[in-house]
Amino acid sequence: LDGVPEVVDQIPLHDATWALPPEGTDPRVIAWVEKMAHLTTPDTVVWCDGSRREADELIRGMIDQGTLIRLNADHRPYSFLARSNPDDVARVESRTFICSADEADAGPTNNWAEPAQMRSELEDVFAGSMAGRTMYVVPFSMGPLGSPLARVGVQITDSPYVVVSMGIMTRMGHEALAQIHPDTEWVPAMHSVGAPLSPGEPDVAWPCNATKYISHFPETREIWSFGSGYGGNALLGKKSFSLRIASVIGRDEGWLAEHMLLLKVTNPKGRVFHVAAAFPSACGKTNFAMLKPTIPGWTVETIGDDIAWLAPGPDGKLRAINPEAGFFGVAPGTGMSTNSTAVETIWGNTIFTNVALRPDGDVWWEGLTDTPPDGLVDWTGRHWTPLSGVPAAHPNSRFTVAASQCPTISDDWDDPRGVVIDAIIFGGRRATNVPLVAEARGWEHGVFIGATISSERTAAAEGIVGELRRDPFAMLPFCGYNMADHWQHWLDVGEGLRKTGGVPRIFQVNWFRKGDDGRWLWPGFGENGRVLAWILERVEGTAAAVESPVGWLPAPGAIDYAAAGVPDADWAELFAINPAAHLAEADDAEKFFGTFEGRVPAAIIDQLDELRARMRAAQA
Ligand code: GTP
Ligand code: SPV
Ligand code: MN
Repeated sequence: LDGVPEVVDQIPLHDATWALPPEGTDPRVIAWVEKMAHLTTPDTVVWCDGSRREADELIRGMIDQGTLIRLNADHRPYSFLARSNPDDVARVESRTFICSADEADAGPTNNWAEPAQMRSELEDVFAGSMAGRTMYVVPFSMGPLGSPLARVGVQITDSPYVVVSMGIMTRMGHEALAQIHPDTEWVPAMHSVGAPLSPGEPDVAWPCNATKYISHFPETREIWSFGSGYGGNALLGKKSFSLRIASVIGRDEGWLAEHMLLLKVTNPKGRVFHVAAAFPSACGKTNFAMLKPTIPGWTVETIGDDIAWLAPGPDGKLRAINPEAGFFGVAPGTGMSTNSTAVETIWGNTIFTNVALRPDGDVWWEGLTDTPPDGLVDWTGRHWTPLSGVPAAHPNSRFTVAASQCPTISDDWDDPRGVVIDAIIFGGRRATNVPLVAEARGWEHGVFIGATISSERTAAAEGIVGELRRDPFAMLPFCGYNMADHWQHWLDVGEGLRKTGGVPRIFQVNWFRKGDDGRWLWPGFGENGRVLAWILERVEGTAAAVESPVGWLPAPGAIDYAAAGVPDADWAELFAINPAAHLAEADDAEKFFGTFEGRVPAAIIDQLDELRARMRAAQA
């Protein structure tokens, strides 16, 4: 796979008009596609143009194949249900690899694989892997076409589900391909479901392979994904490119690729703010990005729900874009009382994966309505009743929909210059210890908070749901290089912004604290707007705060929690600090830092020492 690509003259092409690369295509792209076709031996090669007609043809083909079920257009126009293979429902972190030349550059939080060894394994599994299938060439731009902050890639895939999903999630097609000139850096992203067909062999609805590889080569900026058709494993513009590869490009070039939502807030006086927030997978980014605040006078608009690229701008401020063009959102828990904006976004033109099917041809999932409708078919295709004892929709079932369909999409969501960031928020899913909200004491303390996020596991990846794990910057599965170097990079970016007067304030939030009886102490969702308002009043300099060992907390009276229906006792518990528990967490953080073999920045170790000193003083 290294070296000069040999030109292949014998690709069997069924439809030459589709198979020819568009005029003006960069010869490096053509050479790579030919090489990959030679390796994987597809029946046909198709260069995708990103048109509606093309998507419609693919969708019709998938309906014939049983991959997609057309939903009742009276309820959900031009929308479809996909049921995946039951073993292909989430990201596979154990099979996700960072293949840096030096193992230490991947760091202890990534699975490292030796690049030459990985290349030879990949060559084996990809050899002939597209036999009997069509190879699609999918050019895409992450970020507005032509934006100085945007980057281009080309994904090859043998999955029409992936092509159509990439068409929703990215700026995909001819215009993206036209961005690639002889000197453009572009990311080749190779994908196969790994299910070749022998002549005459019937296909299945969701082809995949029990053996999976989600491999990244940070130095050569390449992605190789094999065996899965599921979102984060297969839509390679998303986590593989926009986080794992982009984080490395950002490290090298002085910017940040983060697992963050982006939103715009207008306060009652009409002042506009922009906020970036990092929460781990399935911990509330989509919901927060689409927030309808219950607090009067405040408006929230949506810019992005999963990924942000942040770069110091020509004005010395931190500017951010959402590199994506769609939402791949968690379905369960999405309902009119929690996230009505999402419900309104997915009125039509939406692909649902692994949700339940109603007898009237519409979809359903836990939390869409309080009670399930009769006659549901669950995500595995079986008849379901509340007595079935399992959820009707898979806990990681998702909707895929264009961002432009979101009724609260902000007018500056695709501004090629990005938006100026006023505040950065880190959050996690913590039943104990972490307060509802705290303001960091400064940039270094904020970076420390990001570095020490821990969160209870969710269904977004394989593993035991509920288990507490460290998830620094909500980037544990997504940082393409040594996590400790990522913290240093954040310190460096902050240092640069300090010089130009563009350092945003940093906050920590936790919507998920529970009482001893196991119920949520905070109602969350729309009420989170009260917390957001306090955060932006801090930025503006108008909200009062009191010092605490974990940072600045809202002063009494600064947040009207009674209006959110929260009793005084619960409010107190949301901010209760147990120094012994924090000291135990500090010991755990020290252990975690110890796994980085001396690469943790001194400023971060200092923050840990200072936290301990403050907790000991609080204990005394
Ligand atoms: P990824 O797409 O996996 O990165 O997830 P995400 O961070 O966008 O999470 P999302 O907003 O989809 O929320 C995941 C789950 O958390 C859903 O079931 C939500 O209903 C639930 N959730 C979101 N916000 C809140 C909140 O404020 N309180 C509570 N209790 N649950 C919430
Ligand atoms: C996440 O797991 O953080 C997601 C879904 O946003 S996936 O695209 O699978 O990564
Ligand atoms: Mn995510």
